[in-house]
Amino acid sequence: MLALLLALPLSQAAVLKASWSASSSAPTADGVSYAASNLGDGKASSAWFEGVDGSGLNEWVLGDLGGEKAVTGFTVWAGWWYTAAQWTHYNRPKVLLAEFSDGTTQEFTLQDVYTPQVFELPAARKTTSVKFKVKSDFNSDAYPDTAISEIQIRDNSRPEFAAVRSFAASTVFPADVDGSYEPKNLQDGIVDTVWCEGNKTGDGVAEWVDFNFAGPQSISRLQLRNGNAYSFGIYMKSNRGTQVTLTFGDGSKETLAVKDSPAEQVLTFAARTTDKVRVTFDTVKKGSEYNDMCVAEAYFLP
Ligand SMILES: [Ca+2]
Ligand SMILES: [Ca+2]
Repeated sequence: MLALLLALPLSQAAVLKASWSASSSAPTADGVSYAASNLGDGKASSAWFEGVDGSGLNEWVLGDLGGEKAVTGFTVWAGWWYTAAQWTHYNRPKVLLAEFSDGTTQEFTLQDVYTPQVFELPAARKTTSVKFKVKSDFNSDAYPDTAISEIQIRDNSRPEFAAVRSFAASTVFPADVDGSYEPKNLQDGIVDTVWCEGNKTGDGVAEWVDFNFAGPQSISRLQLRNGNAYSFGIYMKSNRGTQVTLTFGDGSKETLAVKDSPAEQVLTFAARTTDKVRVTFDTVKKGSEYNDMCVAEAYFLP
């Protein structure tokens, strides 16, 4: 059956927690893990590598959902997303055979692209796990090993956060070898993909992001991962916001302190029902290397 490749409205699907195992994994080398757990660690730059000789065809990974779920689709970061340049040096899966816990299967054909690939099942599928077997590859220009950096499996429940129809930002840092810095990176569930402001002369102060919701939403919390949250070392290199002002659809405002930490933080404010929020950064903490402010993840919650 031909799979559909399309963008799924966030309002209709929540990413499930999965615990990952694999038929084989490459051993840790120079302190870098290639274990199956990298498929669900929320980091694009950490990957599972198969651990057999050759290209690893028919090797598989399995996401255990911890109980029966109604799976509606999944998103795959194919290959090793360490950097876009590195990405071409390892095989990327071309055909993945998904197997559900009742033994039925469905084949999915990927594109050879350095973007997350979103697949939707024709109908919700009750299953306790999804196994993805590598049936064919896009060949690397260097090493024969096959990698997958992340897989998100979704069900048909609504996520807790207010669904965003579109983002807008004061400025966006231009895409480079590490990928894009678009504000949509704020809600991809990946802590090392970020929105970074692109003001060449500024440090992030007065830069803003608009969250345009899919209709009026009741919100009272902002859940954040500040900076590039891949690691503390990476986090320290770029500017981080330390205070924000929220401007709601009715023009009212809230000013909130933001912790200088890559850990998840939840900022609370008086509940509002609104169809949009502008988050303006009032103050920043300077990074050690780059004078650009970045944010990894941001969601408005009830
Ligand atoms: Ca990963
Ligand atoms: Ca992100």
